[in-house]
Amino acid sequence: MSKEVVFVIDVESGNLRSLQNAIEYLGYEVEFIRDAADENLKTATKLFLPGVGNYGHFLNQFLAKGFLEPLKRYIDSGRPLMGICVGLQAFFTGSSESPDTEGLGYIPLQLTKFNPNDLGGKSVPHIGWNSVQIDRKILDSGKTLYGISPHSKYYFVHSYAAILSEPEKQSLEADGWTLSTSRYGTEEFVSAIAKDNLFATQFHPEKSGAAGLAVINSFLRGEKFSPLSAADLQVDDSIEVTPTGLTRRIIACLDVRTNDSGDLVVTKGDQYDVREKSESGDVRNLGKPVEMAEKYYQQGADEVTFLNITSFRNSPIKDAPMLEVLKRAAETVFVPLTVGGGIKDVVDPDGTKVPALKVATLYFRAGADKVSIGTDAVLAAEEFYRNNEKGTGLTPIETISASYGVQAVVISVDPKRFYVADPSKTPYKTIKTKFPGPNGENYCYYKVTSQGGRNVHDLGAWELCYACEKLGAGEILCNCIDKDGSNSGYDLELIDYIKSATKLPVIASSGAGNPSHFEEVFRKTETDAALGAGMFHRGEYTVKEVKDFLTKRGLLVRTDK
Ligand code: 1PR
Repeated sequence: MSKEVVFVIDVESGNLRSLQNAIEYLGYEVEFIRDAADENLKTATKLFLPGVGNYGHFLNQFLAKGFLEPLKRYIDSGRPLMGICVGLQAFFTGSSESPDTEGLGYIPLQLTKFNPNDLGGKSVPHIGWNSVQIDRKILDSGKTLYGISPHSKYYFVHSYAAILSEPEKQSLEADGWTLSTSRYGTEEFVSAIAKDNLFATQFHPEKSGAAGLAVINSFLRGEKFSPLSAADLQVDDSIEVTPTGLTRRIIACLDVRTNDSGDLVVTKGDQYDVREKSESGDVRNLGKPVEMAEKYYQQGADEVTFLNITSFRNSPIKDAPMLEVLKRAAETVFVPLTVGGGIKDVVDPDGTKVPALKVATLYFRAGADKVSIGTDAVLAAEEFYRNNEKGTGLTPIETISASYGVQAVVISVDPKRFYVADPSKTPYKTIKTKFPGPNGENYCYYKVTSQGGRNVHDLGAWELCYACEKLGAGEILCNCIDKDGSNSGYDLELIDYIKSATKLPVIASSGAGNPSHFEEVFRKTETDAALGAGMFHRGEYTVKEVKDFLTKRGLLVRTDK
């Protein structure tokens, strides 16, 4: 029997492959509509409008391609439409992200940016897994909206939202909109909205594991008010309510490289040295990237990161295996995927110049949600300081975030610790450390490195993060060469140091050796997420064991898959 075809409007905004994969996983066929004159718009019976990244970029593309009238006709005909993320935002009148761009105006509200001073300082963008509150009247009738479970967590990634006051909420409801809202700190915003044949979510159901797939499935089956199950209503009161509303995010990281036999393997170093200490000196081979990503997804990882750790040696455009890894992983892993290594302007061996934006586009098209920039971020920050703290508009951080949004650009920092007796002895931001240096120095700072720790730059890690936020990065992956592979816990002082440089979400990385290290970093620092590598790869602990431990210790994690 042939499969039912579902249509997806593609205005070249971010990762649409994951949505395609999710719909196909649910048993449908996907066709993209890239041209407003496409006849399929007249006959489609189910349509998605997914949007990622910058509001203006998305809407301007949408309008320039002439989609406005055909989309209105589609909606007027009563056929079902589901918007996702910026695809939800598009239905509002506008956004302060792009004041010159008019929205579609279906919902009389403007989107605004989350307040980074809320809670005395919260990370913006809002990245991670949050709860969704469904309209009480619907829940009381034993139903929910399109399979959204009050018990589950959904993946959000955005800086702008339809932040609502109570009167605005009531007015939307009076207009016939069914709403679900979520809370980020003290700000309540629209997380899903439905009216007649229109449905849209601010969260990414295609990135929200099984709970998200259930929402897409309900939409595809036309189950607007689907029955609530007993599991949907299960809420564990013993679990903490985090100030932001977000869960404690656990990330599995796969360092990938080609070994001496030419196979792409997951490896793991000690202080970035990935070769066996034995005579063979081979690259440590801990498994196959796609299989391991799938395993961690099944164990409950909230995100999977792939780092191509030798990318600086060759051209990423020729580096098809990493693209292939992404493509294959995205077929079965329905949580966010980040890829790093070699995100920079490159020149192919035949002399063709390939800008970083194109390299990133290839990864987004393959199924990545974010790209992580290491070496090039250091170069961009150095230029930023040479240029009186201004960007040039040409660096990969700037070009990629302008097209795909700041949330798509992660900075991977590889800092190394240095000691000084007195802060006046260095131009870099220092901290008073609890762990004095070899000569009893009480202060330390971190310099950044590039090319996998090989080059140490005259640039502090604090200064790097400060510059990258200004240039348009959306998240910081904070590694630590001294702690990498040590199993001795995270460098808590480093995390605080980086958090003080930026409002961006920070991912603590390097040093996790057991579940209590995750608890420690969440309790003692303001980190937004914690990443583990070696302890998962060597099978010492599973992601689920870490999450079960955190749950027992009263920390909020996403427990459903
Ligand atoms: O510089 O933009 O091409 O990106 C290269 C990327 O590769 C950077 O993100 C850089 O951090 C990474 N990288 C380069 N060399 C290495 C290496 O290990 N030799 N890996 C490397 C960085 C660090 C973490 C690791 C944590 C957790 N790996 O990703 O997963 O330290 O480990 P643990 O839990 O076992 O302690 P560019």
